[in-house]
Amino acid sequence: MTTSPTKTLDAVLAGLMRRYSERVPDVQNIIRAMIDARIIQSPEEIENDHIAFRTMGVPNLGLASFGKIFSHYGYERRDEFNFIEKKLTAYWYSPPGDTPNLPRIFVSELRVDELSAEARRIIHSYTDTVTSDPVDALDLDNADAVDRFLHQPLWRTPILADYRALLAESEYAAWVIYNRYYLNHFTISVHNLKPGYNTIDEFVAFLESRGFRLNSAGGTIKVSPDGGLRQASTVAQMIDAEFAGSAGATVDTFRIAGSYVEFAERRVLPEFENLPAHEIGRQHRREGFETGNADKIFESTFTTQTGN
Ligand code: OOG
Ligand code: NI
Repeated sequence: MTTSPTKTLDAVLAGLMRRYSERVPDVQNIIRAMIDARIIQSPEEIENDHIAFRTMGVPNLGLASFGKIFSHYGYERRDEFNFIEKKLTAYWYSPPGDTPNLPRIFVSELRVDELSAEARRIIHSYTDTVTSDPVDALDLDNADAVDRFLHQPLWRTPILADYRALLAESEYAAWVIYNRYYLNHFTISVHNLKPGYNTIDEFVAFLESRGFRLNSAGGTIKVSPDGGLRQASTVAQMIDAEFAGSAGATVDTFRIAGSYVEFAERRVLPEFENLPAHEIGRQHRREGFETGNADKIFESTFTTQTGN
């Protein structure tokens, strides 16, 4: 079935959000807390600032492959970011111009070539089964096919020993080997919420008063050098992951980091400071992402934050 690109994109985004909110109890817990505090009346009022995905930088996968999915729906690739210590490259994508309320997309890739020989061997023992770019074989106009693709295994279920070996060298690698293309987070735009909750400081105070655990890496609130982009995130929720059994066991269950929720305040740019509030749109606020903020937000899934 062929539908308009926007309808297909809407369906793909809805599928991602549905599975993500089933997997991450904080999503519904935060929405319920917002309704309870009368910050919103219904979930549809929440603006999704961006969503994020993680990929393995190996032939046929990674940014080059994944990027084709959202480019097909009219998303445009924007700035590149480099995370030297974490060995990551990322891009963000802006939504098609005629649908400005869609989420931005942040996609990162692990530069597998920079890892140790042992970590490279482990990763390739899984990813080498992917011998052609799977996105090329996908009908991107078929929302169900894309939804299945984003939630399918891609490679065989890892064994726990491999997960642990990767975890010791790159927490990002361990996350991707198990979680693959599962949505890593969605992001609540706080600047459009009602007064009292529309700054990141106020929203973080609200979350903390309700007992949500937030990522403290580099400080709870991450602020870009220009002051315009302010972000915070929950600590990833743990999932009981089923690994392929070794030594006769059929499965090995182990608690690992799943996904998390982010919060972003984009301040009005200095040149638009005098615009009346009702005229302010996305184009008047700080755009894009910030390496220093992102570097710490990645750690929402790291054992240093989850404590596991
Ligand atoms: C992405 C971390 C960066 C942001 O908004 O800067 C990020 C990730 O954890 O995969 O989300
Ligand atoms: Ni983010």
